[in-house]
Amino acid sequence: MATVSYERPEALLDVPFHYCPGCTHGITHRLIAECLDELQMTGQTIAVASVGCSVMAYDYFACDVVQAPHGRAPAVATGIRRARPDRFVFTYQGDGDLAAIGTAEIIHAATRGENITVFFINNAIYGMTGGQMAPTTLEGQVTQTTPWGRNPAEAGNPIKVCELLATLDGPAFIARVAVDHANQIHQVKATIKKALQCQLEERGFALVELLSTCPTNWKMSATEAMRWVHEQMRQQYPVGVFVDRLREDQNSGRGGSAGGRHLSGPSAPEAVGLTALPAGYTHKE
Ligand SMILES: Cc1ncc(C[n+]2csc(CCOP(=O)(O)OP(=O)(O)O)c2C)c(N)n1
Ligand code: SF4
Ligand SMILES: [Mg+2]
Repeated sequence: MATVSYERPEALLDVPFHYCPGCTHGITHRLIAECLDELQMTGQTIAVASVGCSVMAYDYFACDVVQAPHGRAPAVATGIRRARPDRFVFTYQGDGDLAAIGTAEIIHAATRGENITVFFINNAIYGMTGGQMAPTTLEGQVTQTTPWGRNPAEAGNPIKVCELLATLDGPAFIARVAVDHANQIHQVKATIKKALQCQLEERGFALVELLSTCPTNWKMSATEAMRWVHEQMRQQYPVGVFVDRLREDQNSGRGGSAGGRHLSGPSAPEAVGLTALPAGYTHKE
């Protein structure tokens, strides 16, 4: 008798993704869906899609999905979560969406310790609109609007969202991972799961930044794009856990029912610190 070892998670609909070959949006969708299933959250979850290539996330997740205007996903998610405290809410936002037009929304949702989960897809570019510079575009990176490479003197410095939000008191969990190799998948999934568990336990705001690919606008092959995330993006955006109030509370013996905004965790940047996630690896073709 055949054994099923790999199948579509229930939280994903049975339709093909429209994403380009080598784009990590599809991998990330699948990992989120697997976590929703494993945590038995699928039937009670409402997602908030943003603009960008993932705008059609509503076609892929088997839960209710609201599409928010550019940058407003955290505000929309706040409204849904407060109106329906019996539901789980996550946003799925690109770097153009979250770190440009949505800067105010993400900072205020984080500082309120809003009980939502945010998946922040940092591919260092505006993918959907043809490859313009994003706030997270790397120094020196060539885009449609920085044809000679991003020059901080003219275009400002890249915004490090995790580091920025980690200075606030509100967030309960903030981490950055890289979707740049098959052997990172378990770590990426574990981090996504922890961010969802945070909401399950009513602990408050959680954000996972995922260093992601856009081979089409980077004008690279899928393999080159993965290598570029590994060799270039990780240099400017180190992976790690920036805030983990769940672990702090476990260590201090505190219980877990309060929202992040109610916890009296450390707020100084040096106190939240950067803990490297385990396991480096050798990048192989
Ligand atoms: C108010 C508003 N301004 C501009 C746009 C055009 N727009 C659509 S997607 C996008 C950029 C999306 O980039 P990102 O969020 O990084 O997502 P990606 O496609 O890279 O995944 C922009 C500027 C819009 N839809 N609404
Ligand atoms: S344009 Fe970039 S981000 Fe959009 S689907 Fe294609 S590879 Fe992915
Ligand atoms: Mg982008």
